Amino acid sequence: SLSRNELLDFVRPHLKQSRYEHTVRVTDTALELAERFGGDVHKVEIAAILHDFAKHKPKEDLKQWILRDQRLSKDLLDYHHELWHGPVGAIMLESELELKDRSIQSAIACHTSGKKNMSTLDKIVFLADYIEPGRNFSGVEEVRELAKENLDEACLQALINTIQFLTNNQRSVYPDTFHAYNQLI
Ligand code: DGI
Ligand code: FE
Ligand code: FE
Ligand code: FE
Repeated sequence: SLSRNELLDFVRPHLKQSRYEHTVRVTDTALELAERFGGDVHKVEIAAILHDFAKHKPKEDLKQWILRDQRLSKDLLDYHHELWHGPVGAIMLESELELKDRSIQSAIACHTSGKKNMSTLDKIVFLADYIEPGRNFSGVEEVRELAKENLDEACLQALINTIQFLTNNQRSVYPDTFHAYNQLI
C-alpha cells in the first residue's frame, strides 16, 4: 500500500501549486478529524490526498467519462461541472493508481456534493475539504467550532451554508446535496 509521500508525489503533477497546498491542508485536517471521530486513519489519508485528483482535467474529458462509465450518474451532466471531478476522479484512479477500495472511492466521489448515508470516512473528507485552514467561506468558523465536537452537526452546517450560498446566487443544487441534508436534519 502507498505511503503518504508516495501518494503526494503521485498527485502533485496533476495539481496546480495552490491546489496541492489545499490538498495537504485537507489531509492534515482530515487526519485530525479521524483521530477525533474514529475514522480509519490510513483510508482517510489516502482519500484526502486523492480527493481533488481530477480537479484540473478538461471539462470535455470529465464529460466523456460520465457518458461512458455506467456507474457514473448521467444526471451529473445537468448540473455544474464543478460537481464532476469527485465522481470521475474516483473512477479514473482505478486505472491510474489501481485504486479499488470502494470506501475510499466513495469518499472521493461525494466530497463536493455529499450524499445520503455517508460513512464516517465520507463525512471526514467532505468536512475537511470545507473547513481546512485556507478556506474563508462565510460561516466556516461556525462549522470549525462544530467540528471540534460533532461530525454530523458540522457536516449539516456545511451543507446548509452551501445550499444557502447556491440558492442565494440562483444556482442549481445537485440532489445528493439535499439527500445529505435531509438525512442529517
Ligand atoms: O474542489 P474544491 O474547490 O476543493 O471544493 P469542492 O469539490 O467542494 O467544490 C466546491 C464548489 O462546488 C463550491 O464552491 C460549491 C460548488 N457546487 C456547485 N454545485 C454544487 C456545489 N456544491 C454542492 N455541495 N452542491 C452543489 O450542487
Ligand atoms: Fe473538490
Ligand atoms: Fe467541498
Ligand atoms: Fe478540495
